[in-house]
Amino acid sequence: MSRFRFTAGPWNVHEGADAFGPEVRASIPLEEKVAKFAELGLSGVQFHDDDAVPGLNEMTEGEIRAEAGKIRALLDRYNLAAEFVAPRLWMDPHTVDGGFTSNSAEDREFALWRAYRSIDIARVLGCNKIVLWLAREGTLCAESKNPVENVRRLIDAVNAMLRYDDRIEVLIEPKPNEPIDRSFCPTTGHVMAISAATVDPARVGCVLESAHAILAGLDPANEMAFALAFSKLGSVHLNDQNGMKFDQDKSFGAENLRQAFNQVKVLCENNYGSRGEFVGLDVKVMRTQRAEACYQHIANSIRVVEMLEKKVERFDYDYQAKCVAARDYEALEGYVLRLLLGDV
Ligand code: GLO
Ligand code: MG
Repeated sequence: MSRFRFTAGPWNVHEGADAFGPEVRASIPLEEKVAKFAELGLSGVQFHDDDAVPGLNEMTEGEIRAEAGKIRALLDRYNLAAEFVAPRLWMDPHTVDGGFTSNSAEDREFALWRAYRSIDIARVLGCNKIVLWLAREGTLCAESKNPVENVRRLIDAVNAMLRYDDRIEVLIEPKPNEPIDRSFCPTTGHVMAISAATVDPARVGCVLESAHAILAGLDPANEMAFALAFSKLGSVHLNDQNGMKFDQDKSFGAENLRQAFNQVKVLCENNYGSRGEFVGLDVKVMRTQRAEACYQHIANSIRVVEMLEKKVERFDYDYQAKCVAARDYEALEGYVLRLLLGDV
C-alpha cells in the first residue's frame, strides 16, 4: 500500500501512434478508461480540456460547463477526483506556431480563451489546478520569435489566468524540447523565476516530469527538490527515459532504478502529498503491445513506487550520517546499491 495518491490521464492509455507510424490499437472510450483507473487503485484523473469536453472550440461557455458536468458525474460514480485540467494548446490549427507565444495576436487570444475555458471546466470538476505543459511555447527556427518578449508574454498569460479566478493554481510543466526545438521554459528553475514574476507567486508552481528533466540533462530528484525548496511542487509526472532523445514516457523505474529511488526518497522525505498533491504517472504503453496489455505500464509503475517506498523506509539514515561524517561516500554508494539490489 502506498502513502501516495495516484493519478493518470486518458492519454496514458493510447493508440500507439508515433512520429513514424500510425495507430496500432483501437481507441478506448473515456468511461472504460475511468472505470479501469478506479480498478487499478488510482485516486484521480488528469484531464486536457478537450478530454473532458471534446469539440469545445465550437461550444458556448454554457455548453462547455454542461458537458463538464457529465464528466463530474462520471468521476463521482467511480469515486475519483479530478487532479487538474490542461489546455491542449498543441493540437489545434490555431496554435501551429504556439499558443501564448504565437507570432499571431489572434492565436494568442485563442490560447487565452482555451485557458479560461480550462479554468471553467476545472471549477465544474471540483479541482483548482490548471497545468500548462508549454508544448509549442518556443521555437523551431530560433530567429522566428523574440525570446525576451515571449518570456514576458508567458508571465502575462499566467497573470491573466490568476486574475480570471482567484482560487485557481497554475502549475507549469517544463520540458526543454519536443515538439519544439528550444523551449522558453525548459526547467524547474525557469518555472520558479516565472512564478516569482507573477502577480501571485503562491499560486504558481511546477509539475516535474522525470523524463523532461532527463531530456534537459538534469536529475529528476534534484529538480523536484528545487521546487520543494520553494514549496512549489504542485504535482509530479513520474516516468522514465533512456537518455536524451525523444520523449519516451517509459514506466517508472524502467531505465534507472537508482534515479527512481531518489525521486521517491525526496518525495517521502518532504512529506509530498500532505497538502493534497497527487503522484501522476505520465507513462505510455509500448507501441508493440496489444490492447489487452495497455494498462500494464500503469500497474507496473505503481508497483515500482510502492517497492521503492519500502526501500526508503529501510534506508539507514544512521549509517548514512556515519559515512557522511567520515566522508566515506564510496561506502555510502555501495550501501545504496546493495539496498536496491536486496542485499541488505
Ligand atoms: C508531454 C507531456 C504531456 C503533459 C500532459 C498534461 O510531454 O508530459 O503528457 O503532461 O499533456 O498537460
Ligand atoms: Mg507530463
